[in-house]
Amino acid sequence: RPGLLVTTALAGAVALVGTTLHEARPATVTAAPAGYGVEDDGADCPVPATGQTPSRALLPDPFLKLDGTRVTTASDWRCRRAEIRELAERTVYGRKPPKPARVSGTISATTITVNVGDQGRSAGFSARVELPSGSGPFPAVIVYGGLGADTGTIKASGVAVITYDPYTVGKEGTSRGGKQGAFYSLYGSSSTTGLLMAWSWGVSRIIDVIEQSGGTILKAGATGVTGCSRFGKGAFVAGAFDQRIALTMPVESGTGGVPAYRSIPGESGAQPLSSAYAEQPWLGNAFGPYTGNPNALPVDTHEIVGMVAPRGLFIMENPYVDWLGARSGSVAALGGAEIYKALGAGGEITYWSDVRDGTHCAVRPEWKTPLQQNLSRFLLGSGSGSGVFRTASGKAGDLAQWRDWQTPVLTGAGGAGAGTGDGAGGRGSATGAGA
Ligand code: MCU
Repeated sequence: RPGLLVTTALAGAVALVGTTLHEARPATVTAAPAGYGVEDDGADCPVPATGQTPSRALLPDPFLKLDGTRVTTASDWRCRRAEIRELAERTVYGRKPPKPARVSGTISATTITVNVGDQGRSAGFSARVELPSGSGPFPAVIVYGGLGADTGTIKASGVAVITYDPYTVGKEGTSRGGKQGAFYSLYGSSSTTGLLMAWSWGVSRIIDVIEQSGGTILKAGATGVTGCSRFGKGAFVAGAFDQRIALTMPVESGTGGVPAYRSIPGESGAQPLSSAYAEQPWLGNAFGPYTGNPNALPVDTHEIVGMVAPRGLFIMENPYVDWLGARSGSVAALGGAEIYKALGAGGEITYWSDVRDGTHCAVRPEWKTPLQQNLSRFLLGSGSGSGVFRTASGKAGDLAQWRDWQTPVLTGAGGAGAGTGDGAGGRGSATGAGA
């Protein structure tokens, strides 16, 4: 498959040069929201047990609570988010265990080490650190696998790069019953939790060490995460499941990442759900029964986008490689942006698939400025972010075709873009024109 992907990427690069659709949204002028101080601020929320949720061909209503009532205030979102988290763990990714009993580690100018222990088991891993020039403490971006990230721009912006090898935490190439890596040393080789969630747990433990380090080299509360392709899937999950992450930047993540599960089967050439489930144990074992029936899922990825809200999210997609499902990525981003808008944070999500080079995981000139803006706003605490949707021709989802719910005006939601229930309609028709 990787061979196929590269061939398709190169062929596509010359084939598609499209017009672009650019919708600027009002710049948000409020102070930069850092990550939340905790990994999961809804850990105390009661989440009722559910039986089978009704099958739905359209995206589930993110604002509909399990008790059948709708979210009406911004503060209601905290426990609705906890429901989405629970359902997503149960049906898509597998469980993310809470912080283990023991986490320790060290940070130097070149390396971060992480040691964890729980219930008589222990494990450890390390990651490479590169500091920018100047004096710290620095914000940092955790880069999965070093693939596809513009680390030059990150460092030139005054942000450190932590190169994280996710395979040390969850190895690829194993069976579902024989998983390996630090996560599975602690929680068992037959854990039903998939690699994406195991990797995200590793990112959370790096953040624990940053928090515990006293802030002399790396700054707590100013951590971002990025990665491309399978590592884009990973970065997306990391940002959704740890609210201390201030900026999440998935690149060309494909099936199992940002693209909406319900939309993928209808997108020609996109990696089928069964393929992503079988290629590696990225998703949790619980996803198996849904590969042929995504409409039965109680959640979809627009709600995983919403789990990141109102923190910074910069979704990058490649429109040339059909396998990557860019249109389904746009569907999820548009649906998730409704949650950002309801929370008054419509300017904090950026989506960008309008690029000229089809090479999978290329460092792209188009993404340099929005990257700098996102780093400034969410990790350095200045500037207004980019907050745009810039979609390649032919790869725009039409949200109106994917939902039967409206975006509520939530009381208590502040900031730019609050309660603009009509924003999605406008964006939907703009994108529809490009198809
Ligand atoms: C987009 O991510 C994956 C894709 O899901 C796989 O089918 C393919 O083999 O590899 C992609 C990737 O990670 O490329 C580096």
